[in-house]
Amino acid sequence: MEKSKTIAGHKHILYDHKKMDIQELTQRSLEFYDLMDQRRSVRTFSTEDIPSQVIENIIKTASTAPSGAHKQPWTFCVVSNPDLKKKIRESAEAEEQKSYEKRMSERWKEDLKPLATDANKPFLEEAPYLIVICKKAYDFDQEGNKVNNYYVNESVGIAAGMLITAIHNAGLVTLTHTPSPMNFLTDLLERPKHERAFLLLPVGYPKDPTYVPALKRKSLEEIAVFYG
Ligand code: IYR
Repeated sequence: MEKSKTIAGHKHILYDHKKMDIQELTQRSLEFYDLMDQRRSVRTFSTEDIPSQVIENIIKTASTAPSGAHKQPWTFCVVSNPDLKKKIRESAEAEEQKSYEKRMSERWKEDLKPLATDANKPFLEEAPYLIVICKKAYDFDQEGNKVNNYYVNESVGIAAGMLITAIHNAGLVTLTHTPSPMNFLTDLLERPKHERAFLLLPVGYPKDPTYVPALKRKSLEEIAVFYG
């Protein structure tokens, strides 16, 4: 078998796939489900530091996500500087204050009651790391020419999901925080104007003890339809 070949003028390499037997396939799928079913969004963080190597590994994992035309339209901004975290917290809380007071409907606030959220966001200072995922509406090549990106929301959304999975797999916790609007993040992080903040994830250990809402996930029957 050739290790590589040219298809339509571009190099393709042999895909390295190790087929497992049915038992191993089934067991691995179940074990991974059990692991991921333990994941919860956590809002109270320990200030204990975590190795920067772990942060680098989880970001590299997220960046293995598929993306439209393989454009990888994302930037992961990693914030551990206490002054910058403080500024992010102050701006996020100012926006959240306005949201809770004016922007969010009564029904929305009613829907959020089981989560016990409010405009205070101490986790933005307490968590040792904040990862702000930015999406790139477009990009520039080496020569500075504008390059198109495709399916940017889908691509960055998948990468975000993989980041959350990697964080949980590493034994850490996170929260998908979306203070809205998020323009203040693009400004504080001095991102270029073709980048927009997509999600803010505090990453660390949970505070001891941490309580999470007693939520139930939908059953398979409620979320899937099988056309056998
Ligand atoms: N962004 C606000 C409100 C909020 C909205 C939803 I939808 C949530 O699932 C949780 C919170 C906040 O972070 O408090």
